[in-house]
Amino acid sequence: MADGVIHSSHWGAFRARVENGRFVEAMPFEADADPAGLLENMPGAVHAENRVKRPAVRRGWLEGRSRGEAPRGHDEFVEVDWDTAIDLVAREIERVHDAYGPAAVYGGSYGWASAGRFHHAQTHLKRFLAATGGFTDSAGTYSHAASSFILPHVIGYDANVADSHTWAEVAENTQTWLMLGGVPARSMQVESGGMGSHRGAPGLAQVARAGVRAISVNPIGGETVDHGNLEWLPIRPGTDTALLLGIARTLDAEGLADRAFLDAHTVGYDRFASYLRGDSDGVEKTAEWAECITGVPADTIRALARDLASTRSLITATWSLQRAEHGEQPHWLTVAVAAMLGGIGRPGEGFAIGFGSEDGIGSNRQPFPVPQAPKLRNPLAGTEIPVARFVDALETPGAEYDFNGERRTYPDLRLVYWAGGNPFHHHQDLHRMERAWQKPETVIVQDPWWTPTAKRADIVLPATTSLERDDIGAKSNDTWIIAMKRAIEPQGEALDDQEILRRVAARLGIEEAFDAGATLRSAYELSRARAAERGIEMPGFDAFWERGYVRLPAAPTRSPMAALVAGTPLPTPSGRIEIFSDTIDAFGYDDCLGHPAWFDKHEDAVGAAYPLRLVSHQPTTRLHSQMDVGDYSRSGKVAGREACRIHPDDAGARGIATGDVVRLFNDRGACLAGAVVTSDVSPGVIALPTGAWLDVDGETGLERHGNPNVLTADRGTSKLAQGPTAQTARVDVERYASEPPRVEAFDLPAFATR
Ligand SMILES: Nc1nc2c(c(=O)[nH]1)N[C@H]1C(S)=C(S)[C@@H](COP(=O)(O)OP(=O)(O)OC[C@H]3O[C@@H](n4cnc5c(=O)[nH]c(N)nc54)[C@H](O)[C@@H]3O)O[C@H]1N2
Ligand SMILES: Nc1nc2c(c(=O)[nH]1)N[C@H]1C(S)=C(S)[C@@H](COP(=O)(O)OP(=O)(O)OC[C@H]3O[C@@H](n4cnc5c(=O)[nH]c(N)nc54)[C@H](O)[C@@H]3O)O[C@H]1N2
Ligand SMILES: [Mo]
Repeated sequence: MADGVIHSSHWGAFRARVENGRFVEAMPFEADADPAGLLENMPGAVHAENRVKRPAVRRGWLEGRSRGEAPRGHDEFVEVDWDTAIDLVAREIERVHDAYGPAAVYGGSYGWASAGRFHHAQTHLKRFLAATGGFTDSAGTYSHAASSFILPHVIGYDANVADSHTWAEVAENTQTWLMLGGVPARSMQVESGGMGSHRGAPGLAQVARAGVRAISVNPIGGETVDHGNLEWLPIRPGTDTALLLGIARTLDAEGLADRAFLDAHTVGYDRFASYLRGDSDGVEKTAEWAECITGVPADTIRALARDLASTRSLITATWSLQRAEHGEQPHWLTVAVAAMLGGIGRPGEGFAIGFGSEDGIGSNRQPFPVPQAPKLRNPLAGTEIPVARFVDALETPGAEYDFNGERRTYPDLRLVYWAGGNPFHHHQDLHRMERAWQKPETVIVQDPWWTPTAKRADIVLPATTSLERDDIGAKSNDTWIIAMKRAIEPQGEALDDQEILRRVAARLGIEEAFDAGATLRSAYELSRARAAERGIEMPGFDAFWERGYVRLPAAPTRSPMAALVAGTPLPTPSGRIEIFSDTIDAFGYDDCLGHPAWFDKHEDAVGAAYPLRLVSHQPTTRLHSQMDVGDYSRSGKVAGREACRIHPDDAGARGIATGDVVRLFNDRGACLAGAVVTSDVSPGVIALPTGAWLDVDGETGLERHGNPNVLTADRGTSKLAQGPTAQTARVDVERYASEPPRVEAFDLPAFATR
């Protein structure tokens, strides 16, 4: 067995080599079939200069609770001891509760934090805030909000988190695999909660060996590993809906739709077919029509429709497709077109949602809950704001808005509390957010690092990284549970999130309600008891801890679609797949109809002013913004900034060469990036991954490090899901002729002495 303390991360299990109290190397876990390069970020980041070492309070807030003069992000910090910090937090929560009530506290606190399931920052924060009497929470995710709200109307469950096809089922059964968004090697390095061994790359190789024909529809080539049977079909970002409509109209017009399946298992096909013919809007959704929107040749679309109909076919769709305006449509249509093809319910046929977006896709979920931190019900449940509408809420308290058939009202938020997320990475239109962020009276952030969000907080509380505490790494679709053993001492004065909140709870006299005796051991034993009920044996906690992991049997497939074709109705109003949904129709929305449809995009209204389509996909060298300061992340930068990929034609027309510093811009903002000229991206497309730490020049507003979210639009997908639309935006780019400014993203904030 390798030496080093066993541990885990969202990008895989590893062993931590420690020398003289320092974590010096994350060595891949010996059982991992495909370890991720992201491990290389860890030692440098964990010991980085920009760790938060002591609790710190923004000076203007501390001295007079000023807002205007030295706004958040441009003020000095005063370091304080833990007692003082805990006291300030407790008193401020009390004050806001007394003055405005619990709904004035925003604890949506979206973010991935660390893989450890017990020390899950967000869970502890939400349990703490629930114990105070409640808080305003968030609904949905940045990952797949649009899909998670539309699919329950269509199929009765959220296929993003439920079982789909396994790799083996695809390898054994599928003949034609249409991959919308591909199956990027990068995405499958990561799974929330981690994994004992990566399954994505071996799974894809197994499918390739079986000779399955795979067509990756993607504005960018080379994202999916080509094992010999891969075709790249370039498409304009945000237009998969039109492609699927063109395929659907072809199937319908050529009599290739499976009427028997549609009659038996779906409702509303005829109304959808009428839309395809153009009966209501005068526009027939022909392959030629789709070509104009997607850039995919009409003949290719028609040939694809015929191939899908004449072979055992599978359509998969990544989450990227739905992180866009009207993002509900492409996933709804993926289901609808798969229904027309008739293979739904058979292994390796039909559809799979989110396939290729994380490593665990293609593996079944365990039939029992893996260890996790205990939760407490929020007394204000039912008042959540859609996660990506946070800035709307700050800007327009009291305003009404539509959300999935409800009319809700934005609360008047006065205190924002974040633990385990980085909103100045994950949100869109960050300049707009920066303005709205000045409105609350207090912002509290728990994070191990001086992130852009921490620098814009009033009270910053240093959290440990997972390496500094014992935890358990687990994910329901994995067959491993990993003991995450403490490898090093807490850095600086950092405390575990649970301990920080326990201290605040103690100050507020609610310690018992918050903590409820939760320990690592109790979380594990609870999971073990639930596993036993399902006949799955796990060792006791001590044996697990000593060995360092548990291996579980692979979970059996539980496919609601297989059940449907075998006679078990879906939990939809009709019991069938809803190609037309009376429920959605009755909402009366102009941006999400009773059937899937194409909508023109607001973003395209700028036309020629911003000719390029930005794709801000996930980064290869890190998880979101996490450990951007680490070696691996930095190794991918160009000219010290995030690398942006551009086609030779677009680069040539602008005099841009690989290695140049370029400026991407639109009406919302501008950022600098390092150019990589490559024909991997389609002409007219520019790719800049998300996650470079935000670094805005206070005077000019120029972002210096390559954060695409100064360019993206903060606009909901539709009234239905109100999901984020981060994936694409209209921009232009130019060579940056001036002397490039220094990147200050990893600098410490200014400190004042008290
Ligand atoms: N333009 C664009 N924007 C996007 C996306 C995109 O594709 N394009 N993707 C979106 C998606 S899908 C997502 S999921 C979001 C991700 O957004 P986030 O989840 O907010 O991003 P992370 O960088 O993972 O932020 C996690 C934060 O938790 C901190 N942290 C880690 N461990 C701990 C801990 O133990 N305790 C505490 N207190 N903090 C900890 C990290 O330092 C980091 O600051 O971004 C979204 N934004
Ligand atoms: N290494 C790494 N892996 C990750 C993450 C990370 O930060 N780093 N983040 C994880 C998280 S939180 C999530 S939610 C998932 C996200 O998973 P996804 O949303 O699937 O990931 P993306 O990288 O945004 O995009 C996937 C692919 O879709 C393509 N694409 C973009 N726009 C379009 C479009 O309009 N149409 C089509 N057909 N293709 C398009 C992109 O070029 C890219 O190749 O990834 C997870 N995996
Ligand atoms: Mo995500």
